[in-house]
Amino acid sequence: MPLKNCLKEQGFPEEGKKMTTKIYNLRTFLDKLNETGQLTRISKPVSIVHELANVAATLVRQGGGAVLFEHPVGTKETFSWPIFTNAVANQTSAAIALNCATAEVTERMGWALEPANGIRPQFTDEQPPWKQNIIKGNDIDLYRLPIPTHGKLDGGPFITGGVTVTRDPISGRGNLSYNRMQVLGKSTFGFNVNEWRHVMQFYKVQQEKNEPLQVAIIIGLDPAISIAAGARYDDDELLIAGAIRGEPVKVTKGVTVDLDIPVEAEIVIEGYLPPHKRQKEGPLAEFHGYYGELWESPIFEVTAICYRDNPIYQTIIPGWSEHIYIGNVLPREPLLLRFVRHVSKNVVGLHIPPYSNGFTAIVQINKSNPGEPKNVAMAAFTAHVNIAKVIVIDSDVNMYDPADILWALSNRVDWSRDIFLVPGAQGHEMDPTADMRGVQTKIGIDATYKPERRDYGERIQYPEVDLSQYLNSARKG
Ligand SMILES: Cc1cc2nc3c(=O)[nH]c(=O)nc-3n(C[C@H](O)[C@H](O)[C@H](O)COP(=O)(O)O)c2cc1C
Ligand SMILES: [Mn+2]
Repeated sequence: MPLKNCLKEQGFPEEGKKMTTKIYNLRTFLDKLNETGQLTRISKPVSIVHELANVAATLVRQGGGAVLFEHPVGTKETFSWPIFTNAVANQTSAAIALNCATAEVTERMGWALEPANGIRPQFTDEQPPWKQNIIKGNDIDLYRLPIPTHGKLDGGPFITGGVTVTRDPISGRGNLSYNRMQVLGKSTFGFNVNEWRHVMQFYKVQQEKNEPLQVAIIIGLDPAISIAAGARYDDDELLIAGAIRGEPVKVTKGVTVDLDIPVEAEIVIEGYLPPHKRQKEGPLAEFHGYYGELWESPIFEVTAICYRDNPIYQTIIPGWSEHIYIGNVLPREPLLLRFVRHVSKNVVGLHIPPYSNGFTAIVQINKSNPGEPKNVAMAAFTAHVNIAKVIVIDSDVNMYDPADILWALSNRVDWSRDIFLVPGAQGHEMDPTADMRGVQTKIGIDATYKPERRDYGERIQYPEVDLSQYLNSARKG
């Protein structure tokens, strides 16, 4: 499936107007998933300790995705809120979230991430649904929230699908990010934030003044906001969400914090990171597919829990497909595409498959020269430090289908001639194949057809048909 030309030229985001359901919050997204047959509902009671994550992960493994657990089970005290997960866990749901075709996701993200296309959030005084219920002071009890314990070796319940809203204390601009949060007490979370994140930068400015950093966690979101929060961006990531929807995200003030918080959220948890305080949190299933270590992280003291009537809690299964889609696939594909297109106009597609945890890129090309695939692979390495394996395929191979990729590797690669190694290159320090500083060997694989070696002609293709036109529907009785 070749990518089309830049969607901007095709009139994005006007495309959105054709939709029957316009997505602007979690509920309209659920409607849209339902409408397109992409939502699984589970009414059976499911434990929030491991079982829920196991069911959600199995659904993804078997080609499914978005799932609403209608009766999650915690303890007697836990709020009985439904739990939604796998919002953006496969190419189909990513396309629905972004309002484009599956083959257009990379171009669409590229368009939305372009600073010139950003749309600034709009402040409103209107009452957000999430102010319908407010818990403050001694009534705060985080153990009542239906926060799942996901992985077998996770240190306990973690908020993984909440988006952190902060403000740059110097410029005053807003910021979105993901920070896993482990429940450490009735009103305290461990708050994970790596050294090089914007939130860490803001926290350090506040620490210098011996002042706290205010934060709000928003849960139950329009996927445009969830996707935006995973991107590295120099301005407020809400501009990206605005670009995706073609209109400003509405924001309003917090109950106990001076932050601009989206009006459309199911749940908002407000509080602050006190300066100079750290506590151990972890481990948690990490993006690279293993469990991480314990971290000495800042703590998050909660000052208010706010939620709309009958809210829907949302989670992201850590170390699984949605985590990778939001953190590694969607924000990086446009960057890689720009680099590979710079060296070859014959590139027709690019994908960072979620099952390779963001370390592998697949580039699709209609090559005009036998050396071109290797140049393209080199360009993909240089685009992002995490990319350590690049597979270049022809356009008759489906880049979204792992079996088809393996077919190309098995049938189109001579392993002494068609690969090249780059030893001692810089990768991500958490790449399981790299040393502690991220030094590793990168590999480029030309898995394109070489007609000059042997002529096989055309590959067997049985075009896909719409099976619903052929299958007998189940008869009653
Ligand atoms: C599901 C998910 C969980 C994440 N968890 C963390 C985390 O716990 N700590 C962290 O520093 N980064 C985490 N990240 C990565 C950052 O949140 C992400 O890179 C974000 O863009 C950083 O925003 P910033 O550049 O505004 O700081 C996570 C990303 C995703 C998608
Ligand atoms: Mn940021």
